[in-house]
Amino acid sequence: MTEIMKYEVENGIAIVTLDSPPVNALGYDVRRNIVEGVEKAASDAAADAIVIICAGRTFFAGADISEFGKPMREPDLRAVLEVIENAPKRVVAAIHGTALGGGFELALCCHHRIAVPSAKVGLPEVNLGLLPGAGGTQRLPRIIGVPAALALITSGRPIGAMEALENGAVDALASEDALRADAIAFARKLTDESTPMARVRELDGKLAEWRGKPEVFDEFRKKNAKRFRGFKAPENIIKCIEAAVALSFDEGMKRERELFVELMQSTQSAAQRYVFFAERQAAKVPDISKETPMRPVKKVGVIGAGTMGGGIAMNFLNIGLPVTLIDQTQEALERGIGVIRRNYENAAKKGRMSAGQVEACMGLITLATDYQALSDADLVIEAVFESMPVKKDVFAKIDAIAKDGAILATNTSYLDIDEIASATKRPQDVIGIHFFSPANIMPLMEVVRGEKTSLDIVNTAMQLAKKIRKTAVHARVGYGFIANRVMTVRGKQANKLALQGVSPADIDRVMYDYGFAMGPFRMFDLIGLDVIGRDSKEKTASGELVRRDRLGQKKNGGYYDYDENRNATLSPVALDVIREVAAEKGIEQVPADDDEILARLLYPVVNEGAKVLEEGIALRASDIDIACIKGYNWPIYRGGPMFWADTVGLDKIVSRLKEFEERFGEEFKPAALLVEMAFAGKRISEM
Ligand code: T1G
Repeated sequence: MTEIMKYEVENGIAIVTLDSPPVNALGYDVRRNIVEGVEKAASDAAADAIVIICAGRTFFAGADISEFGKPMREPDLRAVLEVIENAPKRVVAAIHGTALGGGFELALCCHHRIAVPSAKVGLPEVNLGLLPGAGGTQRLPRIIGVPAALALITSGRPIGAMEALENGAVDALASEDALRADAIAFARKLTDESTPMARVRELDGKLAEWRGKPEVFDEFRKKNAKRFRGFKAPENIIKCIEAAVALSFDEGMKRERELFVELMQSTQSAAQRYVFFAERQAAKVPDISKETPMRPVKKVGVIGAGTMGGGIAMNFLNIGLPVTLIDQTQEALERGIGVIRRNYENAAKKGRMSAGQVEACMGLITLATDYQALSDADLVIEAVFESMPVKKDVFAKIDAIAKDGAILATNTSYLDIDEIASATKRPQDVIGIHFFSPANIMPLMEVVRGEKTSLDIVNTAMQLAKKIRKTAVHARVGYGFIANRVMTVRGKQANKLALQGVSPADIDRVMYDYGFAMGPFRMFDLIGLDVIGRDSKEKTASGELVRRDRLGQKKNGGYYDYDENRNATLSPVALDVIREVAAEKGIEQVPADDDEILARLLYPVVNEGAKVLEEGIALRASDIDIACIKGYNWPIYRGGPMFWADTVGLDKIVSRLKEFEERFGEEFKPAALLVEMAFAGKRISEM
């Protein structure tokens, strides 16, 4: 018995209970105690069998990620699993919560597995740029077969206990509130009936059927090429499962080890492990604690039934909150609700929700043109036209109608929250809740705190993000807040490079090869050149293309021409327009190779991130990374602009920015913080 392990014997069954909050991660102490408990039970004559169970919220949720990158202290996980698998008495894993990664691998080394119906099991290592490094790639296919194992391990998706029972990953279900008792009874029954102690490593049937059929792997690679593009871990996982089919168990384990170590040492995995913790860090706001009050949000009002307003409304409908949708005309409301219904019906077509759920969500919407309908809303979010006078007018109206204590939120992308708040008598109740288009899909939600915003409102918004399954990033007021501010720089530099004669197709290719789903010019065409160019005062290529009625993908093409399958080819018209605008502006034509294109686009993004930090708009550098990953799909295996900057080397970035400053002007001047961190040899992502 230690502070994290309890040893008991009941009805001739040894129960080894581990208790290491918050998630019983398989850190050194937990590993050491598991071995101690199992070895004690193995030699205990009073124990016929062994149950391994966890206290707290979950069975082991995996290896302790915070230990990665440090010397692994013995016993390492594989040694622990060997003790379990080679135990002289049968070992039963009693699973609740989320048995993930090494936790599920430990369960697979037990001779039997019992789980409560609400439990989930899975091998999510791929989300950390890794693969199951304790035999998961060798044992799981032996139970569920090759195709299912390929899909499950490369997706990192957890499966519920029922699905696990069906595919054999779990042997029995316990009743939800009697896992311990049911596990003991299960172990007793197996022992009394002398049920064979199945060691998963000895199973072969599910592998044998795929021997001599290598096509199953290549077909899987081809089918998932788009999804896996740029990532190293999925390919290594596939190789492990190929080894499971082709080699003996021990040789397969050796191959798994090689491929695991290769990933563990990769920058990609370091980036994805960083993102795992960064995402959790983003939820923490220094002056908000568990004691900070919150305001109840039971009824929501959304002003503006356009694309953003409709998407925003869906987030609350999805969690069963009634939404009053406001717009100026009934026709605008009908159009808006039509878009919402279409989105839900598309989700239903893809099997993501039932027809009943669609109707349930739609049934929660109230349409109104009169703001009076907002008088009982706990939260009002405006998503009207991005203009300060319009926003201030809307807030003055809300202020006159909304009940005391209501949260008055703006979805503005760029504008000053404090100025908007000044249009009300209650600036302490005003906050920015900034969604990213499409608002019902993009996971980022910037919570923008104004000078006067009260703490309970900030806390309510941060907690609300979790409820609507968004990733909240706290921001202070500043043009474009965090994600838009730093990523707009990339778009601006792309335009400048194009005017200097670099092909938009080359610029897009470099960004695509870096890992973005598409480059800036394809993005401009997708958003619509009439939209992105709307506020620009000066003459731009986008503006000229709009004047030629080339609005992008939606109408006549833009920088690219599109065929009926949306295949894009760079438009000669666009090239002519770019040349004309460049000539008119007297812009010198300057070639740039791929390396320079990458530096010209992304080093200024890093520089802008450093300024966002200097100005105190972001709480920490990793919040900037999370904002870019969750708001702009920055490739996760790069870690985001700030983490990536550290992998490039700040000194290299600073010297290139200085070179660009010489050649192209002041806008490339390195931020003081960047220079300081480079000089000190520190990592900016740790700021
Ligand atoms: N290691 C260390 N800390 C962890 C952890 C882990 N595996 N999982 C969670 N935490 C911390 C987390 O940082 C947070 O800390 C707190 O626990 C609550 O987490 C050899 C190599 C289990 C579904 O990838 O998916 O096994 O912020 O806020 O939303 O093959 O945590 O409170 O200080 O996320 O209820 C594989 C990762 C590891 C699972 C719970 N396992 N964890 O979600 O709480 S690699 C994983 C999760 C591996 C082997 C390989 C989730 C959760 P703090 P939380 P949650």
